[in-house]
Amino acid sequence: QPKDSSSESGSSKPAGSRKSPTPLVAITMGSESDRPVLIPGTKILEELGVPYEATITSAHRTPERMVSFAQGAASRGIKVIIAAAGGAAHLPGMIAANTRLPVIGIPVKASVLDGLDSLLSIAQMPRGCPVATVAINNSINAAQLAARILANEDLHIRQKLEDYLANQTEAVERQAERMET
Ligand code: RP5
Repeated sequence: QPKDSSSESGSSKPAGSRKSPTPLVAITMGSESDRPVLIPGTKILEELGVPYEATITSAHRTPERMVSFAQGAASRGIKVIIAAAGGAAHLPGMIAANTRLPVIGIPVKASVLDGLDSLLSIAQMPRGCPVATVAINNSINAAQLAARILANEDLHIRQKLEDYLANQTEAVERQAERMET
C-alpha cells in the first residue's frame, strides 16, 4: 500500500515556486540501458522549466530500492513519476502500487518483440492501479504529459507549455505552406 500520503508537509514550497530547485518530476528506469530512451524527454522537461531528478530502480534487481523510492516520492515534493522499463516491464506498475502519485509508464523497446511485451506489461494494469502508458520509447510524450499535469497549478510551466504547443502548431503550418507552394 502507498505510505506517502501522510507526510505531505515534506513539500514545503508551493507548486509554482521558481526559487526552489526541488524536483517536481521523478524519472526512474529499470536499467541504465534504458537511459538513451529517456534523454529526449529530459530535454522537453528542461525546455518547459520542469525540475526533475532521475535514477535507476529495478523492480527485479533492486526491489527494496524501488519501494523506498516510490513510497518516499510524495513526501519529497514529487508530483509526477515517469517510469521506464523494457521486457517484463513491471516497474511502472509496482511504482504505482507504492504511491498515490500519478505514474506515467514508458514501454522501452528491448532487444526482442519490438517493445510489444513492454507495452502490454505496462498498460494492462488491474483496476485501482492506473499507469498512464505512452507509446513505445516515447519519453517526449511522457515528459509533456507530466508538464500538462503540473501546468494545472504551476503558472510558469503552463506558460512554457502553451508556448511550446503554439510553436509546434506553427511549425506544422509552415511545413504545410511549403508543401503547398
Ligand atoms: C528491464 O530489463 C530494464 O528496464 C531494461 O529495459 C531491460 C533490460 O535490462 P538490462 O539487461 O539491459 O539491464 O528491467
